[in-house]
Amino acid sequence: MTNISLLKKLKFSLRKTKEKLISNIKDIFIIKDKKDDVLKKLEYNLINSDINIDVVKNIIKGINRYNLNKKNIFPIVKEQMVNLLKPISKPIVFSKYKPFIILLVGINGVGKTTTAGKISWFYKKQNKKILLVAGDTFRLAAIEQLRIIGKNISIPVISQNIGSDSGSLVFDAIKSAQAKQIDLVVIDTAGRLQNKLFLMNELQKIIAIINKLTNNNIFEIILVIDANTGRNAINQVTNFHKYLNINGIILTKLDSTTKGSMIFNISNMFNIPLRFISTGDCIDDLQLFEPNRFVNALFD
Ligand SMILES: Nc1nc2c(ncn2[C@@H]2O[C@H](COP(=O)(O)OP(=O)(O)OP(=O)(O)O)[C@@H](O)[C@H]2O)c(=O)[nH]1
Ligand SMILES: [Mg+2]
Repeated sequence: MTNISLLKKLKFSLRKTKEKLISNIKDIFIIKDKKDDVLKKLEYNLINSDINIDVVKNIIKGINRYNLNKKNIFPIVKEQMVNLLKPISKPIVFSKYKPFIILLVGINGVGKTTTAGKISWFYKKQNKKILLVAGDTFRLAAIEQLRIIGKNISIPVISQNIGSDSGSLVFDAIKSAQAKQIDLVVIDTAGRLQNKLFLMNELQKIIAIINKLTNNNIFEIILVIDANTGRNAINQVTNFHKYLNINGIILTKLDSTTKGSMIFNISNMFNIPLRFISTGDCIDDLQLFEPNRFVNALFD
């Protein structure tokens, strides 16, 4: 997809978030008041748009350095926002070790299984040889769901019977991938609450198995978060990170929320890369997170 069509898609996806943000701050851009009043208004309205106070204070501090006028205020606000998001804009770098592994974790219903399909499709278009693993062995429907996704995009899916041990499934899958010179193994897992220790232990066991089979080579543990989550997202990141040491985040369902601005809060609180954002329910609706594109989509 071209950059223009990615921007177009993202704009459409972010329309609800944008409506809220713009309706809150649009008066700001018609400067009549004194600078201090403009900044106060902007601060108040950004906080009303689901952006945390300390993030907003950062934005205001950045803007305060400039002499504001009707022409420059808009680009300056955008620039501050892009700067805030830059630290978490780091795409996944595959290690030389084959297969590279992506493990998807997160609470129930956030979009792990569909995202497993979208990621696989994303890399298949880059000619990578991929294997999907149905690590959610709790529900038959979950296994079936991934099988169907795999079939639609012609990517093999490794699964076992319902109720079987996800650790041994992952072991078999990686062994098989190593034998077949697979480039990328994408592992789906069952949804779980971040405060249920025994469920976190199960993921830790899977991670230990991966480490052992790959000689502790770097791989990717991604927390999938639903953009509708709001404040609880911070809680999810904190806890999953505590137990699993996640190295990436994917934000889903940006198309169905007014709360897309929460991205600024995540960026501000954690130095964890936002690997991808999901912009809809089709297999193609996954894009690399690009701060400029994101902020442009919010404002243009
Ligand atoms: N609109 C929209 N829907 C999405 C997006 N991502 C996922 N969904 C939908 O969200 C629902 C849940 O997605 P799943 O991928 O099954 O979620 P999950 O995390 O695997 O769920 P569990 O396995 O039950 O924990 C499905 O109906 C998806 O189609 C997105 O970016 N936009
Ligand atoms: Mg699932």
